[in-house]
Amino acid sequence: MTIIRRPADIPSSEITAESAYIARREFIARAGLLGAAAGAGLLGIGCRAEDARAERGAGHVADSAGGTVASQDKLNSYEDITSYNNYYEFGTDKSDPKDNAQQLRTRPWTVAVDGLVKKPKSYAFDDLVKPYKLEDRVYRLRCVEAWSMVIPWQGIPLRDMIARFEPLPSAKFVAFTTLLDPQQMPGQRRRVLDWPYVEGLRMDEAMHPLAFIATGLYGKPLPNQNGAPLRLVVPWKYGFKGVKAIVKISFVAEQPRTTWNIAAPDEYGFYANVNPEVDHPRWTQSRERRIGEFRRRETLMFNGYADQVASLYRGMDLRRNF
Ligand SMILES: Nc1nc2c(c(=O)[nH]1)N[C@H]1C(S)=C(S)[C@@H](COP(=O)(O)O)O[C@H]1N2
Ligand SMILES: [Mo]
Repeated sequence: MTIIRRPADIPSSEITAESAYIARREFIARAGLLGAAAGAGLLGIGCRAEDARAERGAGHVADSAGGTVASQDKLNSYEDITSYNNYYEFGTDKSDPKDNAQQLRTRPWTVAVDGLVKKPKSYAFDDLVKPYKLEDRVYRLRCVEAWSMVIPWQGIPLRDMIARFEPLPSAKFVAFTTLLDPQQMPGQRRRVLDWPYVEGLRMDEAMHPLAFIATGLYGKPLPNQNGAPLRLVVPWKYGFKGVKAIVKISFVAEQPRTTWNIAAPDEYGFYANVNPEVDHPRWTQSRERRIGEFRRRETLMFNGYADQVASLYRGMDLRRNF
């Protein structure tokens, strides 16, 4: 099941890129530049403070943008993050996306923004991201299958993007749609899932400072297997909420349908908040296997982001709204 690659399997090009990236961050942290204006050009606002404090071993810490990272959380390697993937449009094995997604054409790329917004509009990818300074965010990713990773994303806070679209007060949910193109996405030639892959968030979840649109990882453009050119990242929810290769963002009044809920409504809810107390019908969710580790670790409520997100669900029955 798990393919833990030995260092010898990692192409030297990737080792160089990754160690250079880490070295740069360590340099900035040690020089005390994190949190100072001098660091802003190199790293996004999002994780400067958390990096600095995490390096000092402060345990769970929160930064100004609301991110947390645990000091015992080591980044997964670029190799782990880009060769062990879920992306059923390119096959159902973990190694399929890396093998099969390389041909996907991610330029030109258009994202349609429609529904309950002041000005529905289609954006070329470059125009969509141009107004923003890319931020770095180190987030844990917990798959509903009970494995996890720690990933240094790069991208744009979802709420900053949404602000530009000017949703109407009647917009209560945001729905996201993946590209539908069976020519380029061989997995879509079989009805493994109801294509295209769709996901959604309640508006207040989408506006939470942790919700993120990733356009890169390890300081490089997003690899195709990770959802290029842009994908959603919601770190307190199971990984399947993180819809890849987004071509449409719709603002709607009703809770949108979501792919895994359509496939198996008893197993995958709309909310999909990481919750060690609510097991999947076929396995426990109380523990997880961090890719690269042998011993299982405890799964944390809301994937360790409870301080920041629990208030979104106050008064809700998290067993019913799983
Ligand atoms: N379009 C699309 N998005 C998707 C999926 C998919 O099959 N298709 N898989 C999801 C699941 S189950 C997980 S765990 C994450 C995995 O993201 P990663 O491969 O970048 O780690 O992507 C999510 N986004
Ligand atoms: Mo997943």
